[in-house]
Amino acid sequence: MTYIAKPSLHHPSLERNAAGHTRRDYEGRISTLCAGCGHDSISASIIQACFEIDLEPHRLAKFSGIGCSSKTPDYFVSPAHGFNAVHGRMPSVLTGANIAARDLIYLGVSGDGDSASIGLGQFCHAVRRGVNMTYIVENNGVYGLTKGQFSATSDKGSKAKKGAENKDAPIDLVMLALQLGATYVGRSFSGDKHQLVPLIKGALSHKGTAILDVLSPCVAFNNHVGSTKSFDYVREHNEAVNRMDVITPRAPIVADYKPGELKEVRQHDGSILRLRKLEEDYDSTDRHAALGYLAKKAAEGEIVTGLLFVDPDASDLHDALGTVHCALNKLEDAELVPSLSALEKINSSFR
Ligand SMILES: Cc1ncc(C[n+]2csc(CCOP(=O)(O)OP(=O)(O)O)c2C)c(N)n1
Ligand code: SF4
Ligand SMILES: [Mg+2]
Repeated sequence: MTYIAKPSLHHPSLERNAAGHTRRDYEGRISTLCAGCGHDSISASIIQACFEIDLEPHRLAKFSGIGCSSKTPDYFVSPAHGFNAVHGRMPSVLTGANIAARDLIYLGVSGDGDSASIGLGQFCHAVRRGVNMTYIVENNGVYGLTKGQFSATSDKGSKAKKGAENKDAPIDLVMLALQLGATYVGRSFSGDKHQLVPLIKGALSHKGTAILDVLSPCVAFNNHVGSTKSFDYVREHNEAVNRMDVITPRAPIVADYKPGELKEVRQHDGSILRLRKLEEDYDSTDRHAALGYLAKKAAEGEIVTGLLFVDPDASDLHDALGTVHCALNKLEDAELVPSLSALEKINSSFR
């Protein structure tokens, strides 16, 4: 992986969060992506979100596949654990790590090619299993790293840089995630930090599968007239269903919205998602309504953004499998070797 190291000197008066860290502690190496690439803005939002939720950097485990997007975990939270997997195989590597060490916070970063083409099966199975993770798709509608071929999320009729038209129907990863049972689903735009930072904070605090589809224009190959993933197109067609704040368990709660405009959703870890409705009839806790709303708005040419669905009482893969409540490397011999009576009990259950 190509990278440029950053100087590690910090100004002593930089603001610190409750964990004693400055924003700089959540940064990574200097990005080698094209200047103006949407993916760098998403990295900046991840850094801001981690700082604001007082995350201990060593508690984060970041995973990715292959692509410009998948290079980005090198550009944030350097002290975190990290694994750069094979193209499209990030979800299964993350799942394995999550099963072995459940006490970390899991963040997968992928691209539309990595997740919707070669890795589509992996994406689907990780979501339907309810792996406890935040999965961010940095969606630019092209294979940026390999010079701009259409990806499976490119809209039908969208134009490539040299004018070729995409003839295939797109895969909408948000609708797919809703159908497959994801318990926190959002869409945003790399250029909208006000919307994206709270969405990432809520996702990192969510127990269960959190999918964020973030439209992230590729300035080198997909930012021209005729593209439906360009900065101009997304700005013109973006429709936010809500605005949200995340109140972490330690932060004081302040009410600054008028009654009737605000819905509070308490998550497992005590964090509160404060959803301010912009659309009168939008309910972020109704999965089926979300699917219908997305389909209707897609037909009208609108790109719906915001927190589209959340199940605050979600369970995860560990609940389904009944795994032990700590990381496997914390288990002592006595817990790993069953006693004779435990073996006898297991054997007798098969008789
Ligand atoms: C098995 C395999 N097949 C193909 C490739 C070539 N390849 C590298 S990145 C990439 C697509 C990346 O697209 P995306 O995930 O959308 O990331 P972006 O660069 O757009 O951020 C492809 C096809 C590869 N590295 N490995
Ligand atoms: S090729 Fe596109 S996706 Fe890759 S770094 Fe450049 S702008 Fe970003
Ligand atoms: Mg891409």
